[in-house]
Amino acid sequence: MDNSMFERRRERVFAEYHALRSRKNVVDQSWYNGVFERYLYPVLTRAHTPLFWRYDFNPDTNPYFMERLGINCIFNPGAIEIDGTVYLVCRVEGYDRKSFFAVAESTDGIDCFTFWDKPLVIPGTGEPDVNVYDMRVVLHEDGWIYGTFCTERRDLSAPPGDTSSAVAQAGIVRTKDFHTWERLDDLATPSPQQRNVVLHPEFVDGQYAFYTRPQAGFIETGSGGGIGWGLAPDIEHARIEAEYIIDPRSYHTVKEVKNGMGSPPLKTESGWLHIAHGVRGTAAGLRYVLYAFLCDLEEPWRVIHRPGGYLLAPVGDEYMGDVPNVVFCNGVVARENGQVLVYYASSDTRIHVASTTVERLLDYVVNTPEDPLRTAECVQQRIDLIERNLTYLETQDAELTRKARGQC
Ligand code: M1P
Repeated sequence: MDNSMFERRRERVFAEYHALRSRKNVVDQSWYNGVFERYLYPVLTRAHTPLFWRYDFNPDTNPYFMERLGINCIFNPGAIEIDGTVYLVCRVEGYDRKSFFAVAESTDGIDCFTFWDKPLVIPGTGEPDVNVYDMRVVLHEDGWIYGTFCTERRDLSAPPGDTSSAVAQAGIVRTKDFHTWERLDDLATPSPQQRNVVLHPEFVDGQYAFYTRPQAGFIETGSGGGIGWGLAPDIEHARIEAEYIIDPRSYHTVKEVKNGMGSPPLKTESGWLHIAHGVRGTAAGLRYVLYAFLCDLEEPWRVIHRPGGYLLAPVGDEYMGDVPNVVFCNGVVARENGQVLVYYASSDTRIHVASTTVERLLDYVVNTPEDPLRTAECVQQRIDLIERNLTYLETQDAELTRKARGQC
C-alpha cells in the first residue's frame, strides 16, 4: 500500500508540533503594571499535548492520518515545585467534554513544559466520578502530597428528562512519588455541594484545615456566601462539622456572584498569601477575575489585608475561548529565589503564566486600599492618591509634573 499521503500528513503535523514546542516564551512588553509580568504566549494549549494522545500512528488503522481522540482544551492546573522542577497537574478536556488530569513538567516553569507519556490514573470511590477537574496540589506537613479536586456526578434526585443537573463534591487523593495516587473519601461538609476546595499545608489545632466553597446547587452558590473554612481531624475520612465563611462574597465587588480559593496559600513572613477568583454577572455572562488577600500566620482563617478590586483580569486573546471572559488560577509556585509563578487559565481554554515575587505581592496586598464599597468613597480614595502625588511631584521638578500629567 502507498503510504505517501499518510507520511506527508504526519510530517506536516510533526513539523508544526516541533515549531510550537521549540518556541521560546518572552515577557509581553505591551503589558506593565509593576505587580506582575505577563508572557506573550500561553505556556500550554491543546496543541502542546503529545501527538500520540490524539493521532493513531499506524497507517493500517489510520490511513488518512486523522485525529482519533481530539483534545478540546487544557486549563486550570494545580502546580508544585519538587527538587527544582515545576509540575503542572493540568485539566485536559477531550472533545467528549470529559476532563482528566495530566502532568507536564518544566525546569524554569515557563518554557518547554513536557507532558508525561500518559495521563494520571485517579482511582474512584464507591460512587464513580463522571467528571473530575481543577486539582489543587499541596505538600502537607504530614509528608504527603495531596490533591483536592472537583468530582462531578449526575444528580440522581433530578426530575426525569433533566439531563444536566449535577452534584459537585471535593475529591481527595494523595501521593508520595507523584505517580501513584491513593484515593481517600470525598470531603464531607455541612453543605449540599462543594467546589474549589483547598487543603491548608499545615495542621491547625492538630487538624487538617480546608478552604471550602459551600454551594446550594451545581452552578449557584445560593445562600453559600463565599470562601469557607473548616477543620477535619482525619484526612482518610475527612469530615468538616462546622464551616465558617472567611471571605464573603459581596454586593458590587469583583466577587458579587461567587468566589473560590485558588492555589494553596503561600507562607510568607507577613502572613498566608492567597490568590482566589471572584465572579460577577454581566449582560454578556459571568466574568471571572483573580484577586488576592493575606491571612494571619497564626490564625490562617483571619483575613488581615483585603486589597480592593482585581489582581488579574483577562486581556486581549485571553477574553476568548470556550467560556469567555474568564481567568482562573489554582496553581502558584514560589521558587527559592523569591520568584512567584502564577499559572492561570484564560476562558477555560489555555494556560498562561504571570511572574512576580513574594515581595511585590506582599507590597500589593498590604498597600492596595480596600474596596470601600461606595463610589463616593472610591473617589475620595483616588483624590487622596492624586493629592499625595501632586504634592510630591511639585517638590521635585516641573518637568516631572508635566510628564506625569501627560501634557502635550
Ligand atoms: O467556567 C469558569 C469556571 O467555573 C467553575 O468555577 P466556579 O465553581 O468558581 O464557578 C469551574 O468549573 C472552573 O473549572 C471553571 O474554570
